[in-house]
Amino acid sequence: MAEIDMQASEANFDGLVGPTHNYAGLSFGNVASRNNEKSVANPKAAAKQGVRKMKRLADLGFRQGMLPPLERPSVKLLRAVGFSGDDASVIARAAREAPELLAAASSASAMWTANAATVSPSADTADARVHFTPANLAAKLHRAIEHGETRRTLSAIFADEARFAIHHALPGTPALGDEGAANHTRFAAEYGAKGVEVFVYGRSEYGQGPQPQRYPARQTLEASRAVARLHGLADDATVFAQQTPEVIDAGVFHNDVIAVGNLTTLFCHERAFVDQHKVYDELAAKLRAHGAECTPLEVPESEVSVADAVSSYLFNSQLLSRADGTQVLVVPQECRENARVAAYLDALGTRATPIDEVLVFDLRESMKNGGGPACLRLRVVLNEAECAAVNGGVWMNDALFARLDAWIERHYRDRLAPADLADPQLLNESRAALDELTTLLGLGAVYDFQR
Ligand code: SUG
Repeated sequence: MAEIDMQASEANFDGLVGPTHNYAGLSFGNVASRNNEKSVANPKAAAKQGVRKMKRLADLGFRQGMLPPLERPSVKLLRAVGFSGDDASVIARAAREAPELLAAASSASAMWTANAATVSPSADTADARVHFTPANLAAKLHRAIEHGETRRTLSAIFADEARFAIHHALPGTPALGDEGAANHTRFAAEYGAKGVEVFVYGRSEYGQGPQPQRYPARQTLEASRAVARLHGLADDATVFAQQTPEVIDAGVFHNDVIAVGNLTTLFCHERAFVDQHKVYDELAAKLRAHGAECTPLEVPESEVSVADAVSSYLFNSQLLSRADGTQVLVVPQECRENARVAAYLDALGTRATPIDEVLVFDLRESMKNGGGPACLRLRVVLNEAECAAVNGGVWMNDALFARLDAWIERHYRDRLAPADLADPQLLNESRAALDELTTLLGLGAVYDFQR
């Protein structure tokens, strides 16, 4: 049994960009979202950039899945805030009377699946199932409406209740603000071995401690602890670390904008955490108890400033292990366009670091909303039996890529301006696309409009 479990690997489930991808400036505290507010988006290019990333990583031998978009605009949200009539009237009235609510209802933000849920592998949990807690994303209206639908999608893909536990999101209130895997990193000697899970929070609701002054801290310590409890994680296998309030105020709205980890490597900026060395020491001690040595690779402010990290998304990278044990860092092309970050990456090859190769991707459309390579993926460590229990239609391969590419070509607009959200036709287009997608993925009826 234990031997089979050691055969685990990490799968990445990227969010497929939905047909309503646009720039509405909805995320105060996320610098890119604000800077690109009301610019014209290209949903077709966005979806293709995302699908190309999935395909290339699958081609390189990484286990790659995808999660479908949610139904947007959410007529359900618009009805909940008092707009009534048929769907077209609801949208027309919202466009006239509350365009900001229509924008929230129309966001394709579910593409950033690092915020879909927190996931604990079966090797870490008390009941030896893989645990998922969809994030309540309570900090932002456009994201707070994701978790119910996300849970339904996860339940359709990870349907086997003997192997997968899909919890409900925590109550959506400031005390329990939860942003999912963007603030969670798991370390282990091997994917199938017992690991240590690091939960990063921005503030504590009931405890004392520093708080950011300018931008909101989206995740609370209380939420992080609740997720660890739900997942049945042992105290000797969890670390709770606070994000430096000053970096939140500099635009680091999730921990994955300033740190990334994989197996025994932690790659982060020197200003990522409060009491940073205490965090390293606790992680190292807990990992050592499970037979693993942790290697922090810390980037000093003198080489890459926090501002450079926020504009380039250096740390919003994916750190992936190849079968031979070498590690690949997947970065957005903005990293090549920042001279200091580019110099840092070039120097990696000449230094003894755990990063062996850097892969660069064009994810411009998502990046303009503050979503880099790491935001776009949800990591799920699965052993062979669990992997076999996943609904197979969502694994990326040549056939799925070809079908998705043609599907995007058929259904997506190449231009979406803020005023276009008022177009009731967008809802029909979106539903037609998603209806076909569920067939293409073999998912059954996951959307409200299909039920
Ligand atoms: O929640 N942007 C997202 C980006 C999420 C990035 N995810 C991670 N770091 N894991 C957010 O701020 C902007 C939407 C708009 O402004 O139209 C937005 O929601």
